[in-house]
Amino acid sequence: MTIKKLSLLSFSVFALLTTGCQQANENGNTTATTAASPPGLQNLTVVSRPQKIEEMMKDRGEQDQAKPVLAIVSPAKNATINGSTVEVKLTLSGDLKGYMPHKDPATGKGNHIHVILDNQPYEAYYELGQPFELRNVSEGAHTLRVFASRPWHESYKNDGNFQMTTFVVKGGGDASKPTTTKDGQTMANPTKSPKSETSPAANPGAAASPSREGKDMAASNAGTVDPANPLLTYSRPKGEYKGEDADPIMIDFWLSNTRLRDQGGDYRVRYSVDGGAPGFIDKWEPIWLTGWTPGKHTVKLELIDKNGNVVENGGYNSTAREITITK
Ligand SMILES: [Cu+2]
Repeated sequence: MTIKKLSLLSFSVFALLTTGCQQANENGNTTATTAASPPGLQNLTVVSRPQKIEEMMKDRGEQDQAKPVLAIVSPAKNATINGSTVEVKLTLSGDLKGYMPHKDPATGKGNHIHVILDNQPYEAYYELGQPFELRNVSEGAHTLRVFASRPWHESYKNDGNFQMTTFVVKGGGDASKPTTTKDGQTMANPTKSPKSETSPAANPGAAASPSREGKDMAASNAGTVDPANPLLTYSRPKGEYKGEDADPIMIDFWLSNTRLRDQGGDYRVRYSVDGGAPGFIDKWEPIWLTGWTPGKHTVKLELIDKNGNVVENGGYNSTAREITITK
C-alpha cells in the first residue's frame, strides 16, 4: 500500500507540501500543486480554526476559558490490581465556569474526558458519576492518562488538567482479545495495530518478539515512561470522519514537561500523514488540516528535539494512528 502511494507522489510534490506545512498559516496555499497533482493525491493545507468551532466557543461563553483540574482517584498510583478489570475514578475541580462532562442524548456530543490506556487511542468518558471500567486489561505494567476536552475534542491546556498514573495488573485478561470499557468500546486492540509501521506485516521482527506477540500492548509497557520527562500525548485525530467533520480535521495533543520552540523551548512537534513530508507545530495549540481524500490515512505525531530526533520517553513520543475518511 505504501509503495503504491509513494509512486503517486513525485519528489517535487513532496517539496511543495513541505513548504505549505512549514508555513503553517492560513495563507499556506499550495494551489500550484493542486493543478499539477495526479488524481487522488492528497494535498493537505493548514487552515485557521473553523468558523463552526469559533461559534461553538462563543456560545459556550466563559466555559471555554475554564481551567479544569483532574485527579485520578482510581487506580491509585502504582497500585497492583488483581484480575483483569480496572475501575477508573476521577474527580474534577478547578475553575470550571460551568464545564461539566456530559453527553447530550440528542446530539451524541458534549464535554468529555479523554482516557488513554498505555499509548492507545483515547476513549471518551462522559458521565463522571458513573464508573469507567477497563475490562480485559492484560497482565503487567500500564499507564493511564486523562484530560478534559470539549465537545469537538480539543483539550483544555491548563496546568492540572492532565493526569497520568501507572499501575500493575496481576493475572490479567485474555491477551488475544481487546481491552474494552464496560460499554464495549475498545481501549486496546490486540489484533489490529494502529501503528502501521510496527505491524507484523511491515515489521516481521515485531511479531517474533515475545513481549510483543503481535500486539500493540507491547509499545504500551509502562515501565520506561517517565512522567517527569518531556511527553507528547497524542489525542486527535482518531477513528472515523464523515461529511463536514472530515474537512478540516484537527490535530490536537497534550504536552508535558516541555515547551515548544515559539514558546520558549527547544522542541517541536512533527506531524506527517501517510508517511509523507512532515509539517511542524511550534506552538502548543491545535491545527486544522484541509484537503483529505476519502479512505484510510495514517497520522503520526512526534516530539522532536532541536536536532530533529524523537525525544525518547518509553516510545510514547512517536505515535501513529489510522483514521478513516468517508465523504
Ligand atoms: Cu474527544
